[in-house]
Order: sequence, then C-alpha cells, then structure tokens
Amino acid sequence: MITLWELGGRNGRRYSLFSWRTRMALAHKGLAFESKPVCMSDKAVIAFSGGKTVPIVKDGETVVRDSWKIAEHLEDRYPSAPTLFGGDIGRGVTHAFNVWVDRAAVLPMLAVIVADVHERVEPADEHYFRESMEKILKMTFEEARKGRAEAMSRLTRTLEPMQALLKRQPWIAGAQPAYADYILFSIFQWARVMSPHPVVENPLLEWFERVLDLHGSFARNVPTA
Ligand SMILES: N[C@@H](CCC(=O)N[C@@H](CS)C(=O)NCC(=O)O)C(=O)O
Repeated sequence: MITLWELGGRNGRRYSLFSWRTRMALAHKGLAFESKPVCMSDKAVIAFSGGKTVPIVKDGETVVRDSWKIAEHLEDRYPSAPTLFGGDIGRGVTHAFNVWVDRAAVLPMLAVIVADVHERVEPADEHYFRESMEKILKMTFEEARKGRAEAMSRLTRTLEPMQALLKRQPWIAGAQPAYADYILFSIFQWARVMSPHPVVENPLLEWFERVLDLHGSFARNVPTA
C-alpha cells in the first residue's frame, strides 16, 4: 500500500497542486493509495520525511518527498505500468517542463486565486497561510483581490504557448496523456478545488476536461469550490 501525505482543506478538499501531480501519476500507473491530509502549519507530522513540504509518499519502506522525485520513483519502481515519461529523453523534457511550470506559471496562478484559497484552508492554517503567501506575493490578500483582473491577464499571457500547442495536439505529451499533462493540470485543478471563479479558457478548457475524464474521472469527482 502506498501512503500519500498532502494538504487537506475545508470539507475534504485536497488542494496541494504538487500533490495533484502525484495523485495523477498514481492513477496513471493504476496504483491505489491512502491519503493522509495534513495542515500546512503542522510540520511535526511530516518531520519523518526530513523536510517541510508535501507531497510525501511512503511506498513500502521507501519514503520520497517532492513531486518530481515521486514521479521518477514511480516510473522506476513500476516500469511495466503505463509510462509517465516515455523513456529517457521524455523524462528529461518532462523535467524541463516541470521547471518551467514551477518557475513561470505557479506564481501567476497563485496571484489569481490566493484570496479564494485562504477562505478554504483549514482554520488552523489561516494565519500561517496568509503570512507565508503574502510574503511570497509581496502583497496583501486585499491587494490580491483588487488586482485579480490584472493577475488573470498575466496568467493568460504566460499560458499562451500552451493554448497554441493544444490547437495542434490533444495532449501536452503529444498523442497520449502523460506526466507532462499532469504538471500543467495541477495548477488548474488547484484553482478548481479552491476558487469559485473560472480560470481556464479554450482550447485549454477542452484539454482540462479531457484530463478530468482520465482514469475513471479520478480528478473530476472530488470536493471542489
Ligand atoms: N518542489 C516541491 C514543492 C512542494 C511544495 O511547495 N508544497 C507545498 C504545498 S503545495 C508545501 O508543502 N508548503 C509548505 C509550506 O509552505 O510550509 C514539490 O514538487 O513537491
């Protein structure tokens, strides 16, 4: 049995974008797992991992922290299950895409949804979440709310290359979905779970719906905003 430690929000929401990458990777590989929701501010429960972030996976006796390392672990440990990367070159290119999404797209999405996320974190996390996110964004949540339209334009500009790509091929990974799709998907699922405002436009929206349908609608049927 595989155990996944991840952020738990109000009403059973699972809102860590990085853990959505892991969730999708596990579903892609056909692996069952047990979810252990944790509070962002409670570092004691995840101290066993040697770090301060989730997702963390325990697979047998092996503990792996960091969504990218977890994806590599699953690919290496379960080579006969459907591939996440499609070989060594695919692994390298997917890693490049992982770095691009983390460096270019995560903060623009955070700026759009942060105040909505704050309303849906566990009460025990409200203070910690506000303090750490306001520091990262260098603005208050009140300023973030006021600047939402501008943040949305910045996000749309950032994602324009992906809009163009998805006019030409059905999946980020090409002819079939793979881990690269789950990397981009994670930021939209984060918004879907924690914000009532729509953030996805066509053709990204059609692609997003296709990802939600994957693996028996695994990501569709979850608590959302
Ligand atoms: N590079 C890491 C990033 C993990 C990460 O930042 N996780 C967030 C939740 S989405 C976290 O645990 N934050 C804890 C904190 O900020 O104290 C990964 O891909 O797993």
